[in-house]
Amino acid sequence: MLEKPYFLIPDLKDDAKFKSLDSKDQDALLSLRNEGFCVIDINVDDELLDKIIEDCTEEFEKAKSDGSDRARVASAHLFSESAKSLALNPNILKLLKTAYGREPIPFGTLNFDRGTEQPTHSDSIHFNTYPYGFMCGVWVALEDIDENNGPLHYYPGSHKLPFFGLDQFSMHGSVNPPTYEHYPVYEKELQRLIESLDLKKESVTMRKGDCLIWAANLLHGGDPIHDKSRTRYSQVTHYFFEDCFYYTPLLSSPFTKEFNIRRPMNIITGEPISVSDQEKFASNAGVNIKALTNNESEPSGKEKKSFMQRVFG
Ligand SMILES: O=C(O)CCC(=O)C(=O)O
Ligand SMILES: [Fe+2]
Repeated sequence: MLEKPYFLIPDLKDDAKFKSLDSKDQDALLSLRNEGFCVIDINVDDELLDKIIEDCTEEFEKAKSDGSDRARVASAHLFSESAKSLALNPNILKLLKTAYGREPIPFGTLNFDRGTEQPTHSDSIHFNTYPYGFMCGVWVALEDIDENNGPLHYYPGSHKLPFFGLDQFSMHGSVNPPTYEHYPVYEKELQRLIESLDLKKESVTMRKGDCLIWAANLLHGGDPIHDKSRTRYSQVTHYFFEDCFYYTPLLSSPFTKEFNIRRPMNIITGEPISVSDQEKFASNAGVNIKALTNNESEPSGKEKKSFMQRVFG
């Protein structure tokens, strides 16, 4: 099995499998390789997108009952067949399988009613894998998005940078108790790095139904909302790929060999990755599972809530 995503193999253009793809798929893989993201046509009806918004309305309202001006609903696929069907869209799954060379595992959905204004980050800080890079985000616009309602931004090519975990900024993850105390430092350090490397930001205008896929380590976030009266409905589905060791760097310290292991729920099967598979993947990764903190616990509800508000507004 490939130890890196297929779109990153050396001499991709000369590979027989790549040559056999149609030109749209080839373009998508080259864009992922060179820019760290691609935009694909997933051919969904507006009715499905509208139904997702409708299904989430009550949850959005509940989430805002504390006075917040925006809402983020996690795991809408559990109560909305439409959100689930977007996460399992066959065009997305097919492209991901081709791009990564492994079966995709959709494991989480997030629905937003407004721009997140989320500071720039790499999703690898939340969801990392060994072998490295087997994770991606798939972002679908549920309405038209422009520079005024808080579009997504990214730094093209930044997926080629090394992954910056907490160790690289001289911090250990908060293993025990698991907390998010270092995340603000991570955001600040990353911003300084972006400035010192003079990376160029792009913000993306999208039409309802457009779908953007970003590679795990692409630096991205949400732009400021200039028009506060406007919504920005969107759904993000996060995917892992089969046969990896999955962990949360923010709550891990590879330096001290302590990992906060994830057991992602596969939305396709409705089942979590089994413990024995997780052990197998860890052993494939050369990690002795006995030495790990198999810590499925999360920071306390209160802390998690304030963290999520900080991250997603
Ligand atoms: O929608 C956004 O503004 C950013 C979302 C994001 O970064 C994520 O879901 O990983
Ligand atoms: Fe993200």
